[in-house]
Amino acid sequence: MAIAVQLLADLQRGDFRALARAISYVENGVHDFADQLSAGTAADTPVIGVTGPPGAGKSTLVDALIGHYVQQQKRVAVLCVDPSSSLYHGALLGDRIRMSDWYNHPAVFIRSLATRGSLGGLHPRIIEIADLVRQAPFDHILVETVGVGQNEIEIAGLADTTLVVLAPEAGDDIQSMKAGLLEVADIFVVNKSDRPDADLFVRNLRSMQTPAFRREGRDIPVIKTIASQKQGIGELAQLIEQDRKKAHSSHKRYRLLAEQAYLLIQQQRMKGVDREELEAAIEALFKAGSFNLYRFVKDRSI
Ligand SMILES: Nc1nc2c(ncn2[C@@H]2O[C@H](COP(=O)(O)OP(=O)(O)OP(=O)(O)O)[C@@H](O)[C@H]2O)c(=O)[nH]1
Ligand SMILES: [Mg+2]
Repeated sequence: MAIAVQLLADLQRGDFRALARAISYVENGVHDFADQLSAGTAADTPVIGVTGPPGAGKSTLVDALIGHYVQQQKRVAVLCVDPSSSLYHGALLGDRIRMSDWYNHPAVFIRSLATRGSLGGLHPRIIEIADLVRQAPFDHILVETVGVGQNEIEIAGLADTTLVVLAPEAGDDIQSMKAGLLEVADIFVVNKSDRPDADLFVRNLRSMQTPAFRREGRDIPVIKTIASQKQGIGELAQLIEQDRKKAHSSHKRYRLLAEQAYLLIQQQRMKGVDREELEAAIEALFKAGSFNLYRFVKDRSI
């Protein structure tokens, strides 16, 4: 625990090495910081979630946003949730190359996390990890995840503002897109708008926003970017800023925190519940001729 106290103090001063170590501890289940985090004051650096289908240009966009913020003398942290874990080095390597300019920049912290084990796709300890990052002196925190059906719902529970990044190739086909992905958007980013069908795609996204779809009666903004040429980035940063102000004056904040509390409570209640251990216990009872599923579950409930 002394280590946790020291690491927290160091990362609060902006020591990136301490932050990296603290994240590794949480990631690997070596230490948790729940005690320290519950004693301190909650920092509320906004988290910007960046999700969207594979290859839409999320990392390129994150790279461009980092550049924008750094130019404004801001400090930026990026968490890349790597869906492919260590099996697929390609994606990780890709992110590294695209963001390589920033790896040694003193105002930029970048960290990839594997998704192992989580139901929806985000790292199971992502909330605690994000809160550790919030304790460090950053102005903006970006979290990139691939939106393939479930994890975007989790990212929406973590991020103050969720960007759904799409590329016009899905043009005529918005209906078939994962509904969950569209629903979590606070801002639609139509990236790769150097492509000819970008305008059509934007129109489709706008016309899809029927009254039932709109949140709190307002349209979800749609913005065009060409991340690879750093176009549209300043406007996007402005939209993010506006969304944050709105979020602070609406119920969204409480909904977000409720979602995070739900996930943390779920984690806590499931602590010590392990499939292999269940299987071994069942086998033993079964062999003793005294297994009953309902009694078994009842004996284990708190
Ligand atoms: N034409 C064009 N290409 C782009 C643009 N933005 C990104 N790309 C290219 O699209 C490809 C994928 O970009 P990434 O940023 O890796 O996409 P991603 O969404 O992070 O991909 P995953 O993390 O693998 O899901 C790369 O080759 C980029 O150079 C753009 O605005 N226009
Ligand atoms: Mg990426």
